[in-house]
Amino acid sequence: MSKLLQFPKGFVWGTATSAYQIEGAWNKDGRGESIWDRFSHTPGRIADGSNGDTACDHYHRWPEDLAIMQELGTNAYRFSIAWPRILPEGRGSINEKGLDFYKQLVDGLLEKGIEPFPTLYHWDLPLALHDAGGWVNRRIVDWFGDYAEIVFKALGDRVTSWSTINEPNMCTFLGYDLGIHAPGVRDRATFVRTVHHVLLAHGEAVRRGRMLLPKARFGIVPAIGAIYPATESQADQDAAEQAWAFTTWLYLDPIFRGQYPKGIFEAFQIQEETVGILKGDLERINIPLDFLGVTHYYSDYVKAGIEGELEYTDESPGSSKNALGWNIYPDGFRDMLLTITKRYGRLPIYVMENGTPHPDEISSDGFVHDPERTAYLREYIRSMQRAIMDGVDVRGYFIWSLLDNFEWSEGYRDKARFGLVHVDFATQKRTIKDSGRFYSEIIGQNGIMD
Ligand code: IFM
Repeated sequence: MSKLLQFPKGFVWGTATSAYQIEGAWNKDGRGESIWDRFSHTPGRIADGSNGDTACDHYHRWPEDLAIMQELGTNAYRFSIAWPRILPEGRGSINEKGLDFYKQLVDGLLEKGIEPFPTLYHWDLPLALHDAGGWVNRRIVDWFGDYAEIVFKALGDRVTSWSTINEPNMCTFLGYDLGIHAPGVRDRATFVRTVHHVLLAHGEAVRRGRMLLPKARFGIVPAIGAIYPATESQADQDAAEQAWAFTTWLYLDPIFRGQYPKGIFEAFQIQEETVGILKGDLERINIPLDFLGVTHYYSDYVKAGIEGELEYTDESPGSSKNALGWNIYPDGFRDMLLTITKRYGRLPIYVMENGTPHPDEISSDGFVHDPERTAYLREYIRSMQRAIMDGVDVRGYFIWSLLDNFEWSEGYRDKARFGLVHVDFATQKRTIKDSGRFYSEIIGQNGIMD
């Protein structure tokens, strides 16, 4: 007989978005340009040639979007603040209209009993700062700290839970090593430098936040997938451990242990001196946090190549893949949460993103039937519940995403629709999908049927 798998009392159930992916209004009310404006306006960078100029027009339609959150029954909302809306040049004069937008949004959320979980940086670096060196220039640590302080002062009376940086591992790796995200740089040494500066900027924002808002809670949000060796061989096990180090320990060891993983720079074949680590940096990065946010989508198998190099296999630990070709393996979610807890201790964790893309359409009956997403969510949420039963301190869960939106280098391709709510990008009409209704049931019973 099936039974309800219950979540802890007070569990946070939310949805997530980010500024560039939904707001639009890219040049309204004094907003400055970001690296994503330049990148998406450059021909050949985005698969469907689109950009975030209008996106979901959330900048104008936020009251409707808040009403949808309320209809879904969510009690939290994760969004990001666009740095170039607040500081069009990245530093210097403040654009009050930008701050007003987020003040209204936060007030609207609170009126509806939905807790705001803002992220300070979800990849939209002000272009002027990029032109001054951006994440490669160590001065960004202060630029980011100053920006954070402005936001803390404006919203700190109504916001308790702050995330500094979304997926520091993705924005550095995809933007500076692979070059498929803004700003499109491909250079290993530059990439590692940006990692160090992103981590320092995170530490600086938390330091300033603690001074200004002693009652607030601070965290960071890396993307973490489970990684397994393709076989039991020692070489494959070593390859899997190296993949964990490259994708995850590189970021979390400095934060939670105050040191980079041993041998990581040699493994990257770069001289440690080029990273620019100064005395005291690791203490700044190692500032205590109140929670760890994680985003989780898929898991991978890794093996040692012929020369011992790390290779991701085509085979997946799960039995299927989603529309973007990502492995679906719900058990990996629990394994990842347990692995993190084992390595860094039992710390409060928020799952800040989880979800799956699918080419959803409006059916002839006017509804959006997305059984694939519902099945994915059912299995992943069950897996998270098992992790909690196994002792992981998960406090909340946010689905990526509230709305179908601009999926970075994929643009608005149908196969990259992640929303619980379908968006017709021509008319901006929103339609709650079946998976959205399914999520409401889970929230309503604070649990999921086994
Ligand atoms: O859309 C992104 C989001 O911006 C960061 N995490 C992964 C999502 C899906 O790719």
